[in-house]
Amino acid sequence: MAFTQPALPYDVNALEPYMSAKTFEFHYGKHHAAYVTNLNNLLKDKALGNEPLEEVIKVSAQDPSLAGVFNNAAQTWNHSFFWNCLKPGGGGAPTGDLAAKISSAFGSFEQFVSEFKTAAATQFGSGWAWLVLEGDTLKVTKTGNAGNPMVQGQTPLLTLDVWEHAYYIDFQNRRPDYIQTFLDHLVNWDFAAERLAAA
Ligand code: MN3
Repeated sequence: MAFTQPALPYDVNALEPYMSAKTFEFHYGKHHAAYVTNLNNLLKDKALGNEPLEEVIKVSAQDPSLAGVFNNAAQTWNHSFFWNCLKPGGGGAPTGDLAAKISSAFGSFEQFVSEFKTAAATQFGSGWAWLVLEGDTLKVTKTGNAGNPMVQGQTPLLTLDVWEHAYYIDFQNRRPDYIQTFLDHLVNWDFAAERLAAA
């Protein structure tokens, strides 16, 4: 069973001017697609290739000889997840249970924003910033390269890709502007709320 790249949940130009069709042409069409292709090549005729993607990530994370599998499996998952963390007309603050849980965990939504921006801005080199559920509480965390909080037993609710390939076309080296644009105009709180409700 080969792994497949899910279709984007919106048109490639749906997030303009905040994230361009050109970015999707490369980020979705080249980078994400390559992780899926590489993963399928690495797992060709391997029993592990018949497992769900989440299981491939957890198994390969424990085995240094499967580092290539882990990198491509986690990057396949992380990007499919990330596209859902964006939406046209997104941004702003969440509502309902998620808003209450954020206030409870961080003190206020503004404090969450501050911690998330710090995590995204200070991830040195390539990686991801996350809002995760750990036990019954929310946390902000960051991972390097292909890292995924599932490996630590946390449930991802939201992520932001901070690899340079995620923002260089639209923002060049200005990662802080990309992070702020994500929070103001792109973040899909509905998706994070669905993830929380399903956890
Ligand atoms: Mn990426």
